Amino acid sequence: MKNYLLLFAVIIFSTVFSMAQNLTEPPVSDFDVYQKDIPHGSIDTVQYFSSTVGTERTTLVYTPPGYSTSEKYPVLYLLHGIGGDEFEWLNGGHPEVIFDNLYAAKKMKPMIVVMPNGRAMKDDRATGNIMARDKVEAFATFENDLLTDLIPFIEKNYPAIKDREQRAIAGLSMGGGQSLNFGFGNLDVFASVGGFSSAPNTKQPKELVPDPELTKKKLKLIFISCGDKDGLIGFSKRTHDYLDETNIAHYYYIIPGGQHDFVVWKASLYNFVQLLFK
Ligand code: FER
Repeated sequence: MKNYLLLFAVIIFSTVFSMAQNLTEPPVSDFDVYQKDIPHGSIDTVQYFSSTVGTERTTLVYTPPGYSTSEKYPVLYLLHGIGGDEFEWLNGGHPEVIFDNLYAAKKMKPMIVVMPNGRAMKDDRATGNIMARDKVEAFATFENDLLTDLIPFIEKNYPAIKDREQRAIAGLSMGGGQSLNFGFGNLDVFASVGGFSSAPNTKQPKELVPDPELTKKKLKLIFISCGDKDGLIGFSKRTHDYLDETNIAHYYYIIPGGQHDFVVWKASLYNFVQLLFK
């Protein structure tokens, strides 16, 4: 009897005191279906010079319905996976449809969404052996491109709010690992971080969170998601477990039956952006 009571107490305690907030919902139906009769945002294809790579590079920039250069906006940097490039989100996930629908439902703060190429090397196409060492390393090199080239370019050419609390980074798979690494690693630059189905490039938890108290103070939104049928789930789980251990509040969104695909990434994006900049 005593053992049962103890077990019961432990379950209640761990449910109430787990730092993971599991409030995220499956998307409403039609969240990703194009609606003709609502306002739509725009997508620009933009070139910026990268001193990191030494070339002009391409990024896509989504601006919301009603966008005006006389207003100021927070910015989400949204990163692709190992098989993709700056067009992967657009072609595979149509995030502009998800955003437009959320704006029509008044469920999203107006923001600029930048979709760059996260493979910072001269030939940044996802061709040939996408697992080749130089190509994988280029995903790490992108940290420098992002911080010293892309963010300054965006903040010079768009009406972006230049404040860490108004910058977010999120991505899928390799881009999820990048988002966790760069977000947790640059607490002076970002306050919101999302890793969807994060890949093996995700740093070890203790490297990611060397100073839990500082991370807790600085990060306003941490969102980790994965499908429970994804072979890479261990990278999300170990990060989540460490955040729990160190009492750092975060969302841990596990999608039942979810694999390593855009079903999971679209549902993750849908939930993440509704929590952003609030
Ligand atoms: C790996 C398995 C998967 C890896 C990267 C990935 C660098 C990335 C997957 C993706 O971005 O979809 O071993 O090593």
